[in-house]
Amino acid sequence: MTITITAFEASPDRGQGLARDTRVRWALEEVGQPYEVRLLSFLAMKEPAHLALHPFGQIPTYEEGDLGLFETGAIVFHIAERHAGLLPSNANARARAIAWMFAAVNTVEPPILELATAKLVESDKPWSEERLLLLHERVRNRLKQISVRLGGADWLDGAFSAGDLMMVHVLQRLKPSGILGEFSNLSAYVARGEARPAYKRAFAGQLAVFTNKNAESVRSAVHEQIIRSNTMTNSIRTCLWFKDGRGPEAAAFYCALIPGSRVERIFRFDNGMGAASVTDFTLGGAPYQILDAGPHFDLTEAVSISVETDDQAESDRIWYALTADGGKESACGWLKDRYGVSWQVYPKRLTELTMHSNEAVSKAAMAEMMKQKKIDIAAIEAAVKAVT
Ligand code: GTB
Repeated sequence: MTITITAFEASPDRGQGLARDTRVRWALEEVGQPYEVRLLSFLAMKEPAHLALHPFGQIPTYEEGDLGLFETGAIVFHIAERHAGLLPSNANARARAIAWMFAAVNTVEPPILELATAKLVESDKPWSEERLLLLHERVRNRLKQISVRLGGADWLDGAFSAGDLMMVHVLQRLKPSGILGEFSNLSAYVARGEARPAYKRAFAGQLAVFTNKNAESVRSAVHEQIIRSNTMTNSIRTCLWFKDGRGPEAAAFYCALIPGSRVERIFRFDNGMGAASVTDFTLGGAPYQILDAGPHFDLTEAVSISVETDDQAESDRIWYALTADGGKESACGWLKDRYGVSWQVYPKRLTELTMHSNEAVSKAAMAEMMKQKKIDIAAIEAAVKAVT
């Protein structure tokens, strides 16, 4: 019977093997079972078809004939029960290997996950440093305990088992933190797991998805969002990509600043690297969207929000608000706000003068504007007066 698992179409870890389908792939490779992989976008994971298989709308899942499973602990356990190679045949040794599987997901993974999440979504908070110290310590304590138990052995309890497979994959997520490196026997333990041919095949499988498809599928996720919101609102939206988790905050800030604006909908989801969101909003009557979903793209001056105001006072109000708190003045009425979004802010008189039918007026207005950062319409009027 064909085994089908699900995995991210565009894994946020960019093919580092940290997403949890890797441990299922690894188990299947260890027991020599062929399998197919169905790739899912973040949105497809929340559709009814996938929710019927996975109540939390996550990956991975496992399908085999009539059986549909979710939760990597349960999936790897199922694979290990059905096929030889991942659990010892001696009843007590088998029970102990299963205990290590539970320990990996129940006792070791939660503090590691909390640390990863805190780094990702809380690092801008004033209390972040203090909290990170606490979370590091909590993880360090767990590692100390595993390190003591492992000692100089190759694996946690005799031969390599599903318990080791789960534990190695859980510990791998700590590599960038440097904490794993504090325990030489645990680093060697993880390296031993990674050196197994079955792990290498599993890793290569998930990496191939990233290498072949990543850019394409991230783009299609953005398109999917736009198409869906068009269907719902029958409008076209400009979609800005955010990567720092501040999309909903930015939309609220913009809407409070520009008259005729409102936040219409915030959809929050976990894309595996932490909080992701889609915020639909109307800005001064124009439909916008912020898709805040990870590090794939940077904001650029090539896209800017152009605000033509009634007068200098309104331009100034918006300019000062947008350049405050980390925003940056640029040139000719351009600025970059605290979130990295570029704006053009100028009184409508600037348009009248720079696009004037009298070439002397438009040239003088343009030349004066080029000298300015925030638009000073009085100075531009003066420059125009000098040539007419
Ligand atoms: N307890 C469940 C299990 O073990 O099966 C947890 C499943 C889970 O968290 N799945 C994640 C998911 O589907 C993918 S693996 N998230 C989307 C959602 O919840 O909407 C988690 C993951 C993703 C990416 C990295 N990374 O980039 O480092 C690490 C881990």
